[in-house]
Amino acid sequence: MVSIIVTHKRSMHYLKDCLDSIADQTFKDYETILVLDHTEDDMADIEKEYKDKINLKIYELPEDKTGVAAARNYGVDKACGEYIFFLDNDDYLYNDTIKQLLDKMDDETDMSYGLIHHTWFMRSAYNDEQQGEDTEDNEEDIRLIEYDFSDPFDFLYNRFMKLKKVTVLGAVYRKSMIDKYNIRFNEDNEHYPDAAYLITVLKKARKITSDIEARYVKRHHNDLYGNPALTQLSKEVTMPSYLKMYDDCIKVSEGDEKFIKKTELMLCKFITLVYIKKIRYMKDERWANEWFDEIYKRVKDVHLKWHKKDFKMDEKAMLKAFMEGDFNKMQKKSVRVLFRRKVKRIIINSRARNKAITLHIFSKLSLKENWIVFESFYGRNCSGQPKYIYQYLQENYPGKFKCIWVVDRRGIVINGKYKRIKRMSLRYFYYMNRSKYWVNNMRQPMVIPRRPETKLVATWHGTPLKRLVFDMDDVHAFNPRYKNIVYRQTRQWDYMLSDNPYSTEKFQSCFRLERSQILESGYPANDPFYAEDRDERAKKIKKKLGIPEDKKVIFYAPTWRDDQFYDEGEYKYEQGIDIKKLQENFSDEYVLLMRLHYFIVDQLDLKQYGDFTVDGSRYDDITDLYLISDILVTDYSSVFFDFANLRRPMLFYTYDYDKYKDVLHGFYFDMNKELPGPLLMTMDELVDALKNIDKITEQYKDKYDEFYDKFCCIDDGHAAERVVKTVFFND
Ligand code: C2G
Repeated sequence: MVSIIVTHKRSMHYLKDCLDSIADQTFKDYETILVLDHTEDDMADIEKEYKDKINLKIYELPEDKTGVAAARNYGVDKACGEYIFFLDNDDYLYNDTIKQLLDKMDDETDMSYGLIHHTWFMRSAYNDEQQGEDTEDNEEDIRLIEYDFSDPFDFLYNRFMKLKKVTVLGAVYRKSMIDKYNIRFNEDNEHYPDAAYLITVLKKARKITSDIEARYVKRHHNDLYGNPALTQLSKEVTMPSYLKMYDDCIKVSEGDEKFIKKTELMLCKFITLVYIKKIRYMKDERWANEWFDEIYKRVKDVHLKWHKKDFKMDEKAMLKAFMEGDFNKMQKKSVRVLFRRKVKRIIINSRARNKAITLHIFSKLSLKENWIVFESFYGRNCSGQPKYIYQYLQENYPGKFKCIWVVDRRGIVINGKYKRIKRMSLRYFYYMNRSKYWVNNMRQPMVIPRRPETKLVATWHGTPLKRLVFDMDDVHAFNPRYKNIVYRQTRQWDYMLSDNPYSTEKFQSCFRLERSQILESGYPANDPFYAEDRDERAKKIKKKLGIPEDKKVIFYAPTWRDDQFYDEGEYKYEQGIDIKKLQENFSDEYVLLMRLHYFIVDQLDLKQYGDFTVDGSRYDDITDLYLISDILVTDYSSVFFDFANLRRPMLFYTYDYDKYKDVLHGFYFDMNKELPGPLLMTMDELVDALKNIDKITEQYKDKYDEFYDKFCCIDDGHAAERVVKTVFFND
């Protein structure tokens, strides 16, 4: 029997994934030992649901014990199995993991290990398409080295440049070995007890086997504020554990040169890569005082000659000064190392170069009070709120402001007098740094040095239906540091525009903003819906797109899906709509205008549908497309909040509603109840609804009115005016 030991303190929403993956194991002879580390979570439902399903036994850690080390030791004490398997409550397994590991073991084998797979996705959505390799992006440039999977020392210990990465997870251990040598996690080590434990196993085990097919899925947290993983806690918090881990590793190595060598190397790397930055940008004096002394005590005995090839000359000089216990000398040497690295970065990385030039040259020049930089969808086009704020300024205050547009694509036409720059170019840094105002409908880049006087107008690009940032569980965003980045960015927002009181409330929670940061102005991009010349304008746009005047327009504008992508920020389009079917039914009366979300990199191939389809994906301004559309078909895109200003019919083709709602993203409200149009799950339903659009309009009349009152209550054609007066004229 295998005893699977799961320890739990918090992260209830992960635990079910973990336990379900145990239930799905093809190897069935196991017990699950769940050790609770003084959790506040109620386990009654878990016990009921899983007791028999996974042979669950729940234990609470005694009052005087806490931490993952104590919890795992406690689990081992209670275990009845011949084998032990440690599983963290936020991780999960492939169905065959345990079986594959056991299959590799014979009577002599004391340990069998597999591969650790990294992900930040829920099991339900991504079980078949796990993301990531057995590596991960390392902060602080600590790269994993080449390693041999079949060599236990090399794979489990030697491949890391960080001691804290060494883990006991993803392996089966023979319990008799653990008992025989009394192998225990050090309970005094709150954060990092794994490395020393693993060294002991590697030294004591008679035989160790491996299976590259056996996968343990380690889930990253991307909410460093709300729910950090142990390895993500700040260095200031974990420093005592780090030092203990080092001491324990040296101790349990029992003079074994290969472990000592590697452990020492990791300490030296810690100094040259992590510590060096701490003393350069030090906020916490302990780095120069007690932690310098503590590290010195350890590093003075390091065999630097073993590591000749692992460090550059200046790094070695810094380490030598450290070994002499001379803080001032070490600090001086560290400045040289940092300077060399900076120069190298500046040479190879244009952004770093532009940043350095900005800091040393541009920021010495005066701030320009009347310069405004406009940016829309990362420079993809000239659209959204920035465009309409800009237009208002052009029409009403010509010449008063110098307007700068960030546009990357060729062929984007911008009316009026302005300066055009490319995103991330040197000119971009120059104008951003010198301009008093930034108007941006996405999140701003943090690489640009921002002056204290700069005012940032974050216009955003839609009323939220889909949960955003801090209102999402830490599961689906692509970058594990996403929430931290957003938190830092949103601290800089001087004005965030909101289209209605509902958005004002949601933006405060999802971006953790203060009410005073939000300007409930309505959306400038919706001003044209209330303009007198709107029909005239629509005619011109139709002509520009080659749509006959007598044809009505069905506008299909779906959003992106979190699980369909090629790479970070590069999403796939998987056709959800049957164009042929629409063509068969509606080509006499309508054309189908299609527009893919800006995250999607695929291009539409619509040749086969002739005149029936028009590709609006590259058209810069979606406001124009709304103006010419008679019916909107969308799914979960916020486009419908804006389109509703026109009071034209809307249909929601939500063929993957359950998955989107429960697994992929989650919504702020019940779409079934609030939307001013039907949710349609199949193409037949969509065709039927389009055929009966007048009936549907009638049916949804009251709901539409309610929706309009709630979400379009501020837009009146004067939003740009309100924004301009408040922001640029301090009104
Ligand atoms: N958009 C577009 N074409 C689409 C879908 C969206 O041009 N097919 C543009 C619209 O301007 C829309 C904006 O992108 O208002 C946001 O679209 P969503 O589909 O809602 O997607 P997302 O970028 O995830 O933004 O608060 C709103 C949320 O931030 C959602």
